[in-house]
Parts: sequence; C-alpha cells; structure tokens
Amino acid sequence: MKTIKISLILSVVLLTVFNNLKAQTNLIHNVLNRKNISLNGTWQYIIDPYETGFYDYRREERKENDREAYWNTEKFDNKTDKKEFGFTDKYSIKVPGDWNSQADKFLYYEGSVWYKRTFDIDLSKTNERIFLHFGAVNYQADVYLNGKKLGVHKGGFTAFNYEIPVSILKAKENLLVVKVDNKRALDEIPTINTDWWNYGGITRDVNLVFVPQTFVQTYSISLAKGSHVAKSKTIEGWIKLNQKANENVTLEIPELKIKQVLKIDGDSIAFSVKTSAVQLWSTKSPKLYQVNISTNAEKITDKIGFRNVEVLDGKLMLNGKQIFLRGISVHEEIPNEIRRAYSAKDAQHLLGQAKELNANMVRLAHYPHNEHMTRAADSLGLFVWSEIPVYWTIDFSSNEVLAKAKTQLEEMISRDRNRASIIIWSVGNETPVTEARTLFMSKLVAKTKELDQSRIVAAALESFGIQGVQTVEDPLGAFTDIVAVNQYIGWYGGLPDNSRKVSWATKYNKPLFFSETGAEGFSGLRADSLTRFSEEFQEWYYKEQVGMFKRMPANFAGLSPWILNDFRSPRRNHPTLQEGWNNKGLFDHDGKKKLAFYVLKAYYDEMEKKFD
Ligand code: GCB
Repeated sequence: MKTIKISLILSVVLLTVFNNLKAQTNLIHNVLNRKNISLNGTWQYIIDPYETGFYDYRREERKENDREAYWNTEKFDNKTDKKEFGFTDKYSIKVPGDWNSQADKFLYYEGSVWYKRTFDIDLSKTNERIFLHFGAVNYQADVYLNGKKLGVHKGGFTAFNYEIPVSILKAKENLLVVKVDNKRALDEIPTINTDWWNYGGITRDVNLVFVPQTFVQTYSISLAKGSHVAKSKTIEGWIKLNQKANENVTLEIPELKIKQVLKIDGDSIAFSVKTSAVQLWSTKSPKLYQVNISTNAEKITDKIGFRNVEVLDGKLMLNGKQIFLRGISVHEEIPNEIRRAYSAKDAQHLLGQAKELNANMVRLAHYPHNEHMTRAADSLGLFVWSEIPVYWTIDFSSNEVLAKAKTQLEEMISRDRNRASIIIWSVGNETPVTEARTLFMSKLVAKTKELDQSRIVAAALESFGIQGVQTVEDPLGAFTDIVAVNQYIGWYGGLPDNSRKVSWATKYNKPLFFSETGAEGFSGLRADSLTRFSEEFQEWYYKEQVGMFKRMPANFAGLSPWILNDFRSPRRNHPTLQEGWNNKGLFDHDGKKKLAFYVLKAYYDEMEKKFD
C-alpha cells in the first residue's frame, strides 16, 4: 500500500467552521443512507383555516391537555362526550406531496392543515436514539407526538429533525400530528410576493432515523482547496458527533485505499489525508467515491466526488480548467401533474430534460430543492446553483428576517455540503438596490463563506437596460464571487432584436453570468415571430440572445435561462395564454419541446465543443 500520511490540522479556518457548526442546526446529515423507517404514505388530514385545533376561542394557544387540541390523544368513547374534530380515512392525503394537487378544494388553499398518522415501533432496541426527520414542510410545521410538542420549524424548503424522547414512545399506535401552515407573510422568507405557486403540505420524505447514543451527526469531506494541481492530492474535512465523547471514528475510502482511525476527544475532529490517485469529479466524468464512516456502533456510507472550483483572474475554473456553464433554471415542479417534485424519479426526469438540452448546469430556483435532486446531479454530472428564497423585496431592515434567512442558509449548506455538483450557493434573487438590502445581503454572503470556503457565492442581480453598454455596478457584486445578472432584453422591454444594440461589462473583475433570460412561448401558438407569446416569438428571442452571447467579453462564464419547464404561477392571469401558468419553459406543460429549445441546444452544442 502506498504511504498515506495523515496530519491533523486544526487550522483557524476549521475552528471557525466548528464554532459555526455548534451554533448551527442539529440536522443529521445523510439520513437517506442511515438506518431509517419511512413514514411516507397515506396520512389523514383536517383542513383548519381558523386554526381551531391550535387556538381556543380567546385565540390563546391550546395547552397540552386541552381536549379540543387536534393533537390530543384522548379517546372520546363516552356517548356524552362532546368532540368537534376527528381524523378519518375519508380525508386522506399522500406524503410526500403538496396538498394543492391532491384535491380540487386544495388548489388555491393557503392556511392550516393538520396531518395525522400512527406508527408502531420495536422498542426492544432501547439503546438507540430515534429522530423524526422531515425533508421539508411548507411553510411552518408544528410537530406533536403522543400529545407532546416536539418542535416548530419555519422554512418551506429545508430539512429538520427532532429527537423523540424514548419516554413518550409506545410499541403500538404512536400518534404523530403535524400542523402545516403555508400562509404567506411579509416578514417570512420568501415574503408574500413570488412568481411561483405556494404549494403547501409535507412536501418531502418523512423518516424515523435510528442512531446510537453517540453518533456522527455530520461531516465534511472534500478535496483540499488548490490540491488539484498537486501530484499528491489532499482530501480533508471534519467529522462532528452529536455530543462530546471519546470515540474512535474510522474513515475509509476503499477505492483510494484510505483507512484512518480518528480519535475524537470532544465533539469533532479535523483530518487531512494525502493520496495521489484521485480521479477528480467533473461533469464529463462525474466520479464518486464510496466513503465509509464508522464507529463501534454505526456505519454510514456516502458517495462523494472530489473537485476544485474557484475563480481565477475573473474566470470560473474547475480542476484548473476554465469552464462555461451551459445552464438552465429549474423549479421543483412536475408540470404535467401540476405538483411539486419530490422523488428520485422526479429528479431523474427533470435532470434528464436538462441533459437533453445538453446542459451541464442547473440553477435550482428559487429555493433549495429536495435531496434526490442534488444527489442525482452528483451522479449525472451536472453543476448545481442552489439558492435560498430571499426573493424580491423582503424586509431588509429587520434583524429577525435576517436571522430567518441565515437559518435557511445554514440548513441548505448543512444538508448538501458534501455534494460535488453544487458549485454555487446563492443568497437571493433580484433584490432591489438599497443600502439596507446590500448590508443585509452582504451579511448573508459573509455567513456563507464562514460556513463553506470551497464554493462560489452568488446572488442573482438585475439589469434593465435594453441598449448600449450595460455595466453591472450593483454594489452587492463587490461581495459575491461572480457577477450573476438576470436580463430579459426583448421580453421585459423592447423587442428581441434590441439585444443587438447591447454589450456587457462589469466593474468587477469577476466572471459574468446570466442567471436568467427568457420569454414566454405558448405551446402550439404558431404565428409570425412578432406575435408575442407565440413559439416563434420565443424562438426569435433566443436567436437574438445567442447572437449577444457570442459577443460577450472574455469573462462570460455562462447562463441559466428561464426556464426548463412551464410552471404554475398565480401572477400570470392572461385568460387564454397563461391561465395561471408562466410559459417561459423550453418544455411545455406536457413535456413537449418548444421551438426555442432547439436554438439553445444548438448553442450549447457549440459551447461544449469550445470548452470541453
Ligand atoms: C424573474 C424571476 C423569476 C420569474 C421570471 C419571470 O426575473 O427571477 O422568478 O419567474 O423573472 O418569468 O418574470
């Protein structure tokens, strides 16, 4: 065996990361590959627009023993009993899944719905800790088990978990009740105004996760920054336990013949291993290595890719080579079923569409997508831009709102920090240029860099000009690693050929990226190209844009046009051409390619030849 040197580096950088981890979410990393029992399936529900199950008639939150609380476990057997609620199979709903797509009465519903199911559990394994893990619930989840409140979580697109005290568990018929509330609010993230459907419900997987008393809560394993150039590469990172302990943790990457026993005395350890043979991850060759992390009591496996992403001299580089992002923006939605995407199959479908376009990158807009997506991107070889829903005009003056944004940021990074495909964390989209906003957003950029030094940080900025030199000067560009701009020359302003009169510059010596560009094309509406909403108009738009892309300066790093599929949006109210749909998709409601698809694909084929 080649000599593998391990050196324990507790650098200042890593210490900073540890400090943040402590303050951070207690999210268990990689639940999909741990011992778990799925609680997906059929649940029962009560629609509760007045929140009667939660508040009494004085609008006081109900207490644990309140007979009218909808999480109450009491049996009402007596014929004199008065009970004004109940769960029954007649009102059943699938989890995971948004409620909007499951019954007509839910289509526009925004409010509270109570979810209930029961489960049995083998309690003989009393030495295990049990956590209840949700992939995501939109927006607020109040979680109760056997009449006890486990916690409340806000944020519709990030995972969370609660430990279940063994004392409240029973072998049979544990009563799990979740109040889900998707009401939009001014001081939440996102705020009340978005251009997507506010799908409510338990939208992602639910699992019981079984772990030993002391367990590996999370870890970071990646190629050391800059190590791609060295002959002998370094894989580094840290492993964090749920609590302080004296524990031997074995880290193994069998294919690289790495096996190291790390002695943890405390709650975490940093490591650094030298190895020469690493095949680096790229979109052409998305090599993933099996990684095993084990203690006496558990063994966790993961699949991790090793690569180096950086900005050098204003250029975006992967493993030392300049890359061009042939991207496409994607909502987490399956249009032909008008529902949120949530499964591995959905991920294969959406990313398969992106592959058909010859894309090498997806912008997962405008919120963190489910874990199946980022894992599929890892193995399919697609770069990912992952973003928190700091969208348009949220309350930038509020510290509470900033704290909410930071929580979502931490939760996003915490779940996905080991995904090689994710090269960009975005802290928001099209936020208006004001002093308060730039301060707010720069704090999010700083927080991102504190939590993860191995990726690029971005925010989608705006540009409204339709002729002349468009110089991106947004002060937020000084903080981000790339200058990403949304532009719609010829759709929101002018006609598509306006883009012939535009050239681009930025005052920052950074890669310039079009995070959006697009136009609506109503599938099947065939007309001359001047007819707005026709497929020909959209096709023309893309042709003109491609002409402009070809004149971009040397720091042009790519684009992620808007958008892969037509998607639902209540803002889009044209009575025949929209009917609640934003039709900027390159694929229509039924997954059929529009004319514009072929224009972008041809451009991507060309760019692939140029850069790969
Ligand atoms: C944008 C937004 C995106 C919208 C899109 C549109 O700039 O970032 O969320 O859906 O424009 O279609 O207007």
